[in-house]
Amino acid sequence: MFIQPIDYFLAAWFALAIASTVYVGIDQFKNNPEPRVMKWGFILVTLYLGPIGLLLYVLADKEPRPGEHEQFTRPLWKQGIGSTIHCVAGDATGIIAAAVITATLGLPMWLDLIIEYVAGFAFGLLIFQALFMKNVMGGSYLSNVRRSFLPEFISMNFMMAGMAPVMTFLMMGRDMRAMDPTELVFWGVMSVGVAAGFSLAYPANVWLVKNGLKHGLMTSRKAKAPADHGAMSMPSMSSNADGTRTDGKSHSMGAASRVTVPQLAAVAGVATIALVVGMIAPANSVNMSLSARDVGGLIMPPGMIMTRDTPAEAMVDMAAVNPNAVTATYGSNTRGDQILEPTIENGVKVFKLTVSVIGWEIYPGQTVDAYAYNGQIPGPRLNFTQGDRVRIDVTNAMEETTTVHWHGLDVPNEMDGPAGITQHPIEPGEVYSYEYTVTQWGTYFYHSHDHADRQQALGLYGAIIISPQNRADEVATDHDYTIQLGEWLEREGLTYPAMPMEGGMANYFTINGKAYPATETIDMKVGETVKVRFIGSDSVGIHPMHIHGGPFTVTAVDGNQLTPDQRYEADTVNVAPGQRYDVVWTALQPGQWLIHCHINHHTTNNNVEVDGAGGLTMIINVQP
Ligand SMILES: [Cu+2]
Repeated sequence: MFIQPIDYFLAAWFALAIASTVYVGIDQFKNNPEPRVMKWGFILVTLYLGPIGLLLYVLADKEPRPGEHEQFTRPLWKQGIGSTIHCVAGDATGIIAAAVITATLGLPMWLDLIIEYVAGFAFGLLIFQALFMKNVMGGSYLSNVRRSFLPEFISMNFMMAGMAPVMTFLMMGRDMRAMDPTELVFWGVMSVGVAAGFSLAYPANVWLVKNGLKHGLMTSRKAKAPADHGAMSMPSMSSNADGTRTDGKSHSMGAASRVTVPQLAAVAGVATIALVVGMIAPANSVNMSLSARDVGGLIMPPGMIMTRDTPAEAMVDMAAVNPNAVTATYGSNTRGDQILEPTIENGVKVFKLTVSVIGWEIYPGQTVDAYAYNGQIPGPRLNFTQGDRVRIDVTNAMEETTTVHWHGLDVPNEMDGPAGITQHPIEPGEVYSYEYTVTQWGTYFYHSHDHADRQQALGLYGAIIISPQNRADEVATDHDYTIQLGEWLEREGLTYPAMPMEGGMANYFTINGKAYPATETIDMKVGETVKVRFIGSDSVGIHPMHIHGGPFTVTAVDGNQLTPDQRYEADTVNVAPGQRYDVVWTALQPGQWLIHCHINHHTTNNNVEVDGAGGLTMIINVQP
């Protein structure tokens, strides 16, 4: 719940709102002489508007000194506020109650709005207006409904005309936690919506009160003598032809009204047009067929294009990792790619992988929320030998399905991993066993093949290094180092899967899960050789990986060994997603030699160089 600054702001705001409401409630019932329905109107609106509701109460309604309420509330602008408060208290309560219910039911946004309108209107008219006002207005319940219908219709239409677009745009904006009633931002949106509705309904209410079609503020005093039935005064604000006001004391609004039919029709017409525009216009830019169940709780990356035809699946795919799903957090000194030791069962090497959501520090001070095998990024190293029979038991401890694909390996089709194509995805809590015989050797890797654009980008990949049956087949070197590339999109404390599309571009880049300066250093001596195995375990970009200090020899491509006459010299290889290059580099001179990507932005951390570089940079430290 508390994952963004807005959450803390709203917590403080609602604390103020509750304090304001308590004050208004106590003051209304202890000190303020007005009908019970208005007391409750101000209490509810203060709950929705917080300190603004308190301000309206103090400026327009609270009796300043004993006996002055009648005089104090007389100005038309205060009467208009009283009338709007009364409308908003009823309508907004109906709207908000309906919003909670429709969100819980998972109805599409367009249907939400219609139900909210009907509920708001019904609650406002049938309960707050006709029922609660019966004592004030006299007459039967039905006659009250009839008499209040048109003024309530006008006021409600303006109210919803303001509230509907605010709700639609804010609930279905970047932070769609706003669709979830268990989140503070939902209530924040309701408050902003009520404020917008109030602002739009206020002028109409002033007009309605001025023309005697609605009540404004009233004074209701307790009887002093037991025989007295009490007194109620209710200024009906009507203007004389010369512009001076007279304050009549009438309980019959019909008699006070001097509005013509064309005037009333024009106001009601405009109110209805405003309502229709407010309800329908957002559909031009927001997909109103989505429901809280589809996308509620998602937070979208800044810059993602979300239009009226963006489906829920696209939003789910690109949304931030839910920080509440993180089960453990690891510092920048924790390394991924740790060798996973198998157990042997009937001659089968058994490896166990568990998929979960973790916090992973990519360099000091910068943590991403990630998906991980066995709490590591990259996932643990699987060392096979050509000819092995292996089984990998994959436990899914995430809240979404997953699978594992063995990239480049010759395996039975049902062991290959594509979700929905060769296997049912592994459901949350389930275990799936992949078993096959290893026939190849070289540099391979594994990765998620269920929503791979999201899951692999968030860290679900790891190296498979397969030794040949005949060790002599391998190019021998003094050192062996595997480089797995990763890309990250982290903003405002939230991590999104990096993707080559609007709003998805990466701003952090990692070698074996770490960005320079947290990447490892390879220690060598002059004359020694290192085999660097580049793995394109990322899923966005092609990375031209370059080594300083002289050329290297490319000895294998995608796990396939090049024959001596196929091998070639280079100093840069373009490592595309999915590709592997084994290169052999010889330390010719002492010093600090870089391995880095040559897309220079990829050697920054969010466009910043830290200790001289960043991202896809690491050092080979060569001693004389
Ligand atoms: Cu690059």
